[in-house]
Amino acid sequence: MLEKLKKLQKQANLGLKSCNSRSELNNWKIKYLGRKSELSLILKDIKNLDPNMKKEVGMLGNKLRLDLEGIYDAHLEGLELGKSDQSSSLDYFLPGREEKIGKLHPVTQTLREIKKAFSSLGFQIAEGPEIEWDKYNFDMLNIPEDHPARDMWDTMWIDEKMNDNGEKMLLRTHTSPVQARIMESQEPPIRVIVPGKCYRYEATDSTHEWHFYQVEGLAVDKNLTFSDLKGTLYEFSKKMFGSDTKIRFRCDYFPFVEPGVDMSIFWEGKWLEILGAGMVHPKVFEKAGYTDANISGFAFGMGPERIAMIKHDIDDIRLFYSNDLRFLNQF
Ligand code: FA5
Repeated sequence: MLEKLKKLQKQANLGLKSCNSRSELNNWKIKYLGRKSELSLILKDIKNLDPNMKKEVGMLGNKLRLDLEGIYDAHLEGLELGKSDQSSSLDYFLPGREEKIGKLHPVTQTLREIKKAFSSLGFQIAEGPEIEWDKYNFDMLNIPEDHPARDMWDTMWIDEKMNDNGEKMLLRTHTSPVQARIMESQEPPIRVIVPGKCYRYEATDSTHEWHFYQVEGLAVDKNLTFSDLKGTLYEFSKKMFGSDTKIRFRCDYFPFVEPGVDMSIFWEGKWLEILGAGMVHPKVFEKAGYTDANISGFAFGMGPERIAMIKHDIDDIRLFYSNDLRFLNQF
């Protein structure tokens, strides 16, 4: 009996495929679901079966009836939809498209981790414009026009956008101009990080993109010292890379800090540089209009792509922005 039901199921499924009109479908229904159909007769006869078989045949028979009713309804709906265009090549019975669930880009994931780490250290999060005035990107950061330090940031200038004073606009080369904007509009104490995109007119290679993110950091308060800078960045590194992370500071030059350093972390046997930092230069405070002699501060600027590369062992920064799903789906 069970075999009979299985055979019936196969026949019914096969028969349904060739039903292209309502009348054919109706005949199918009578044949497989009608009162005198083989299935109905089997179900009616269940009471005469021996008790062992009763349960099994009953379950399978009733399930088959429900299945057949279901595919009948679906087929009928398909015919209704297609009736205005009988020659339509649409197949209403194709399985639906699988829904693809999106993922966060690995750099976005890293940015979120950085933000979380600094938020837990009491830093606020701010943003600034990507198209910036020369004044904020350079002048306010103690890099006047014709200063050789401008060569450190190969700049993409925006020719058209000049105001009446002849000031120039550019695509910001770093997030440091937001330091100047924040100090211009706020009084200390300040503890802020600034994530955002930067642009540089430079050739790309495995560690350099022409557009990339930075996360700027700025803390200004009474009597902040270099120890505060070191302590903050050490705590951050432990949160990002694990509690036994080693960090190293070396002297570096940035016109807007004094002293200036770069910081590396020790990762899989190598020192890898992730950021530039230093104590805010007195000239920067002066330009921002801070006159209190007890005010001091530290600043830093890090590259989230470089951090993501270290964390996920990625050897080419260009992979992040080449839109290759085989790469992106790994994160
Ligand atoms: C700066 O841009 C400074 N504004 C950082 C700073 C801020 C110093 C505050 C002191 C105080 P630098 O050019 O080294 O510095 O860039 C900082 C970080 O951005 C680098 O360590 C690196 O992680 C990342 N970075 C720089 N250039 C690129 C690039 N072309 N592609 C990807 N990441 C980059």
